[in-house]
Amino acid sequence: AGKRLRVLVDMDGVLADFEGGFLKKYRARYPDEPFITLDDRRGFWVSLQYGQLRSDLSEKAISIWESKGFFIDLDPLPGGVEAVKEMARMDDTDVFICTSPIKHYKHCPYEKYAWVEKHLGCDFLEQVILTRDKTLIAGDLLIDDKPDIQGVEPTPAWEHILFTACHNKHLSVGPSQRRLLSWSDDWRGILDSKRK
Ligand code: BVP
Repeated sequence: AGKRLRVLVDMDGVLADFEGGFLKKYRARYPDEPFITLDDRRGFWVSLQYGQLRSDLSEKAISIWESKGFFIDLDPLPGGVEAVKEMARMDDTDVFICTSPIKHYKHCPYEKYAWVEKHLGCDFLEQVILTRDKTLIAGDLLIDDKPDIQGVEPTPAWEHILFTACHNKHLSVGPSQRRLLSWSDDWRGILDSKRK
């Protein structure tokens, strides 16, 4: 009998389809502007790649996720909600949703809580951690689609599992970095590998 396993699960790009939701609303709002297909996405920052396409498109992209309704309308990514619910039911396992809100705070933090309530239930609101610095949060695992997770703590407690997304699938990561290809991949095996 060991201690409990603590799993931190990111929201955008892991549980909620940020990229798909962005592209759909961007194309609806700016039908005559160029866009980047999900297949052509490279790099974590959508705004950066749109700015490289044409400099004024960066602020157009930002206007999409700063709009009311953007975060609450995101569709769940396949299998994510089910996986997190199953994790939460496992013995000796604590699951937290660890997500960074945007600094335009009018809608995003509220809608992130509303999304969790809608898709995971109000009991799950207890598990939400909003932070701009995930290195401060202690856990055994952090499942996140952002390749470089940095902050003020140089040696975070967690092992980062890179969740595959359109923007990171071509990245060659170091031999020490483990990936979760999707929620159909062996997330249970990754959790078991950390149990003592
Ligand atoms: O809430 C998301 C959207 C925002 O950053 C947050 C990432 O949170 P985590 O997934 O790390 O928890 N975001 C912002 C920009 C540009 C801002 Br300027 C972006 O291009 N992509 C992006 O996800």
